[in-house]
Amino acid sequence: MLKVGVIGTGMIGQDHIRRMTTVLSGVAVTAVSDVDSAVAADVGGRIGATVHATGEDVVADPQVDAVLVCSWGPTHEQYVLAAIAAGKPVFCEKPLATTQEACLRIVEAEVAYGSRLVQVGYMRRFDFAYRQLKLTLESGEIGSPLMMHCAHRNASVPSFYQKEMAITDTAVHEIDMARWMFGEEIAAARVLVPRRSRNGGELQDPLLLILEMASGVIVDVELSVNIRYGYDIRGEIVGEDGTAALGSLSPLEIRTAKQVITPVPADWRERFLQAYDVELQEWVHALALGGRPLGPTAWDGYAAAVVSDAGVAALRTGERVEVTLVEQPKLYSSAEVVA
Ligand code: NAD
Ligand code: ISE
Repeated sequence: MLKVGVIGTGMIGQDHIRRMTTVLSGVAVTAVSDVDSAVAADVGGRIGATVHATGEDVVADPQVDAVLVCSWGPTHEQYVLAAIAAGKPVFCEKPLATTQEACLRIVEAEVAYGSRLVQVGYMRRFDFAYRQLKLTLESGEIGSPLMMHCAHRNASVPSFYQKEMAITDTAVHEIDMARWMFGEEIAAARVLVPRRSRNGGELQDPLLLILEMASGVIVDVELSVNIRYGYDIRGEIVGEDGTAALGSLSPLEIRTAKQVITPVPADWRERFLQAYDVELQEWVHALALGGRPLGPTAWDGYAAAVVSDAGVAALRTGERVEVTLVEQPKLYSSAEVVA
């Protein structure tokens, strides 16, 4: 039984605790912490976990074999570095850290440790539809890829959400997905700014992010974070001999009053419910079998952060911004990275 300590018991922290305590096998949540001590006490009390004052206490707890970081992005680095220093596997929700420099410090700490400890929460790699899309692409059925059209639509976002977060917090999922889908790095980013939606108030919403893959494939991403009607994630690859796209929004179709209705998920918890289950179950299995995670790496977290920074620079300047990565350490070129 893998004993997991959770740092950050907000929305996704609670959702991951629910799945680890009621859905997944081979895992138990033994400790929690949150800067909001009342939330931590409530969540920890409900599952009988030790409630610690700090995330560092969670990492140091002998009843914790592995750590799940679900706190706000700017706090990720300190907890991931603490876990690496303790030699404990750490699953960190996206983004790995909020600056490329912080991500690089994590990469360097893991390389110095000498084997993989870090997995980043890019759950689309575990989503059934995205996995089918990638298998179809790799089968050659639609020929060589030329373009991918994506849409990332949130019903609404919290009041603290800034326009840059459309890149750093939202599009970062497509940034990781594109690197994984096409098996190559992103070379440059551009951002187009359409007319502003009245639903977003002062926020510049929507945005159109354009990613140039190293091979010349172009990925366009519509980012609409106040679309109101629900949570809608789209992706269609255009190949030389055909196209392939993520399928219907819902497994349910309602026919009534002369209409066919396909329900739209309310948010990311509903749309990616099974992807999160698979993501964490595979993490638990990988640690049980080999002691190392096999999913998105600290390098993937770093690469996504560099592209995200390029996207923010493109948004601010209106220019095309090239992406430059440091040399990839050997630790991450291993065939062991499967997801
Ligand atoms: P949230 O605000 O609901 O929860 C974050 C929690 O972290 C809060 O309870 C807050 O008190 C706590 N916290 C803040 N600073 C802390 C610190 N220093 N130590 C301990 N706890 C601290 O936010 P959320 O929506 O749950 O997002 C949390 C993280 O998960 C973010 O990095 C976000 O980007 C990521 N996320 C990922 C997905 C996904 O689809 N993979 C979806 C949502 C959120
Ligand atoms: C949130 O943090 C997520 O990761 C969701 O998947 C994404 O859709 C949303 O825009 C982010 O704010």
